[in-house]
Amino acid sequence: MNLLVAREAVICTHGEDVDGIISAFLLTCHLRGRGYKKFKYYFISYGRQLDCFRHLLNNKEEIKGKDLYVCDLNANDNLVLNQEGRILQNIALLVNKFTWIDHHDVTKKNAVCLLRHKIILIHRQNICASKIIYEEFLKSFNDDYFFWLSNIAQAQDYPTDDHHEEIKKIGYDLQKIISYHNLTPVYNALHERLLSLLSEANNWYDRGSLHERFNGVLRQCKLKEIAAKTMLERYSLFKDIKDKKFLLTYGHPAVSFKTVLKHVGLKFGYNYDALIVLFGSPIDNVIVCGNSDGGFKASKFCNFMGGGGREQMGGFGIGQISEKNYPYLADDIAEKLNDFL
Ligand SMILES: [Mn+2]
Repeated sequence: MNLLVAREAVICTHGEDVDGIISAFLLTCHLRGRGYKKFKYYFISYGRQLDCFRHLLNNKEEIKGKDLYVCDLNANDNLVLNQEGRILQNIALLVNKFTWIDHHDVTKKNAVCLLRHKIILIHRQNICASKIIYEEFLKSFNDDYFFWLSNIAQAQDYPTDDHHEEIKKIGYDLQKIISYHNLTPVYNALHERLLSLLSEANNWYDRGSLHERFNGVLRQCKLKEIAAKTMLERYSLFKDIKDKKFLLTYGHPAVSFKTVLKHVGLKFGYNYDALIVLFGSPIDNVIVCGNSDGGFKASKFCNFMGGGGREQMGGFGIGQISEKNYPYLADDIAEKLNDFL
């Protein structure tokens, strides 16, 4: 390829968490250094992966001849094996280069299919997407900031006791901002702003905490979190289906799944085979998390519902979710569980 021609990259990343945002930022830094001038971003929730790739296929000019990168999203069975026009295969035929960077098990499982479509797969186990990008592309620069960012993402996806408290705290705070941004109708624009803020540490970080420019947002996050917890207590409901026990609840879109898991555990315990959280608009995503004993295969059920995920955790979409239609949707899901089991 002629290096004098401005190269364009389309980056699809996980828009809901720290690893998704940081990996998109680190990848952008790497590609800028390689002469890429234009970037287009898609920040995607697990439940909307299929929708996003459908959109790309229906808007061919957005990807034609460009280099497409996917970060921190799993290549689940619905995407890879779907028969409605073989989405990934058709996208691969349109783009100049298609690279998939991910750490989820299911992506590894579908590696052969990706390679068959000439998709370049960069996959590692137990290393988050940001860390993979750092190690593959940025390590030789010896840049403390890039390294630090990749550690923040790693501490969120694979927390261990070795991670410093400060690294964990900054990740949690960043997660709050991301979850808050998830709420707005200008979802993409705010996530892009977050990427540009990451370009310099002192834009967003100040001695162990988020920069004071985020104080207002953090205060509002706190208020939304209190409201969200009240809703969790109001809507949580155990359902026995066949020989399994499920806890279904409504997730306020301003809080992360981790917050829901923790709070519901505190109030109702962990005596269930799977926790199912219906996140309201504009997230509109159902997250299913199976218990560690593995009695209920969460990702298989998510596949059954048209979504995806890794072994014990996954997501799927079921249209718009609100406090109002939650009880009906919860009943629908219970019926689907009955069919699935
Ligand atoms: Mn990740």
